Amino acid sequence: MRDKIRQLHKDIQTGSFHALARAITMVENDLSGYDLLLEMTIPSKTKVVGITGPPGAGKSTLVNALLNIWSKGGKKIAVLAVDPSSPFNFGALLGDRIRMTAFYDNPNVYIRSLASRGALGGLSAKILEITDIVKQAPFDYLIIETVGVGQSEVEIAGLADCTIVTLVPEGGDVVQTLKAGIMEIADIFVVNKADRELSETLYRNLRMLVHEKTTTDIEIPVVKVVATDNLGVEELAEKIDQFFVQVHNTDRKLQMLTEKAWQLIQKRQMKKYHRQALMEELKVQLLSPQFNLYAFIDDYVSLIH
Ligand SMILES: Nc1nc2c(ncn2[C@@H]2O[C@H](COP(=O)(O)OP(=O)(O)O)[C@@H](O)[C@H]2O)c(=O)[nH]1
Ligand SMILES: [Mg+2]
Repeated sequence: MRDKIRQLHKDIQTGSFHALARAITMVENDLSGYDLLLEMTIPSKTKVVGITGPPGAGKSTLVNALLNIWSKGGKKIAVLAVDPSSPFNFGALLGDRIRMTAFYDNPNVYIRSLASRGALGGLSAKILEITDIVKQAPFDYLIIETVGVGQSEVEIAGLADCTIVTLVPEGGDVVQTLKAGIMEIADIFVVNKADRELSETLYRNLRMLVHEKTTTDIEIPVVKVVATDNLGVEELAEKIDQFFVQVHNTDRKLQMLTEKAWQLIQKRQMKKYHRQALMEELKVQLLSPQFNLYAFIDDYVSLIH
């Protein structure tokens, strides 16, 4: 087993998409050997770029535009598109798939859609692991598209080295969004759909807020983009590269790594529990007139150990 996994790791490192796809499937489905593979992973130079924002903000369109620029520049790019709302791989992602087919034959571009299946320990533990696997392959960039709803800020931020928050003029109250913690996770803001009315207002308000809130000497860039027309995307690509040159924030890195470790520990801890078994046990215990949930949990946890 170990030799086979070592070979798989080597094949991923030498750029085999086939090996990479197999490894991701292993992690997705908890197939045997995947923990071995994770233990073989080594530090990587791949720049992980997270693109987050509300549904319909144009994240996939933006990914597409970045793929255009980077692949033309000879870069190798992987894309992980995460859709936590859909239990299946089609549906919401169909549009993305059609749009990104242009890259399916490109040997420098690897695209994979991931659907959440309510895995133990949550969606993010799996993505964290898959990200670590993809980073073993010789990609210059790994783009992770996630819907920025229903996940904690740190969860999103911990996923990527550089997080791009995509906002749109019709996306509601920006100040509210920023209060909800988005400000803390954004390394770059994109005002997409800049062809629309009110985008200038959003842009200006955002610039002002960023300016007010910036505590370091580097102000978070705000980039106006029309993703459908590739407008502003060159500038965005530049800002991303600048970010990787400028920012060596070890404090933040450590914070993110701690968050990542925390989530992985959580996942490992929860592995021994099964919701169905828990329900069965509760069903029986509930019959007792003295039933107490806290006492039950104490007993249950010590029993499962
Ligand atoms: N007018 C305009 N429409 C855009 C722009 N970018 C994306 N869209 C459209 O917005 C819709 C949602 O885009 P999509 O990339 O799927 O959003 P996602 O849900 O954030 O991935 C699609 O119909 C896009 O064509 C833009 O810059 N301007
Ligand atoms: Mg999308």
